[in-house]
Amino acid sequence: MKRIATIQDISCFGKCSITVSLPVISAMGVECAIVPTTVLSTHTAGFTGYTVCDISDWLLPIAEHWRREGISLDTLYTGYLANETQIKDTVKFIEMTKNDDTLIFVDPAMADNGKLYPGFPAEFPSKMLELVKIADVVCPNITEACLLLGKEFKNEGEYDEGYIKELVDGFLALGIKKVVITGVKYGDGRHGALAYDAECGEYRYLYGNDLDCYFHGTGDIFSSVLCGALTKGNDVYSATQQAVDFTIACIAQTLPDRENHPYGVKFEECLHLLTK
Ligand code: PXL
Repeated sequence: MKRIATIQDISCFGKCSITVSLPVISAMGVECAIVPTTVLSTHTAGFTGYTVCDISDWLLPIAEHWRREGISLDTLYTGYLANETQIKDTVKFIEMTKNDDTLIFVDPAMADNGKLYPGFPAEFPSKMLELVKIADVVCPNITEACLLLGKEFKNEGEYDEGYIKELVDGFLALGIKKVVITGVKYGDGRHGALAYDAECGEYRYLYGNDLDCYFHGTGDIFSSVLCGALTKGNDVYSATQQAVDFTIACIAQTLPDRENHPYGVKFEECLHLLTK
């Protein structure tokens, strides 16, 4: 059985980060160890007055203990991190717990729709870049890619294929071998991602139907499936298609009930799609 350790926050309510990654990765038949960095009463999108408890003092003691126990990880998967110190400690955590074969999977979850998530200072992407640089795989959305690479953000309808390829190339120039840019739409009824694997040297779009709506936490669902599928040995193109298909299935499941479910998607009712 393959084993992933995921380093990100616990948002107690709201269905994102660890409360999504753990069930999704488990449903895929991959063991998922968790390393919580912050506990928040809710996620930060659409809620106000949430409580935040930084528990990242535990990070390095956990890494030391795991190292003493000889715990080996096929994949280290990072997601939302709340501040610069957490990023630095996550880099150290990875250095302390990885072995020669461990896949370093970084989802630089920090922004969407042209904007950083609430609470992040403008210089946060430059801090996240230090973690991105040690990744084998990155899966930013277009906003995150622009902020990390210092490129101009363009909305749907304003960009073309050349622009999205340039974003991929920016990460390749940093030495990252597998790059997936998420949330790509060209207004033709499809919604998906552009994937590139340096070993294969091919840019490939993987698409599903564009349901033309926004739900929070779908980025974490996407990256969890992508990470699980890569850890199971799928190539990046097949893993990206699985992530696109599952994310769209979760959105389709939620749309008819979106008034009651505005804060996240009903992924629970779709998990059976992953257990096949
Ligand atoms: O889905 C990314 C995410 C994770 N964790 C927290 C968040 C967000 C996005 O806003 O607020 C706490």
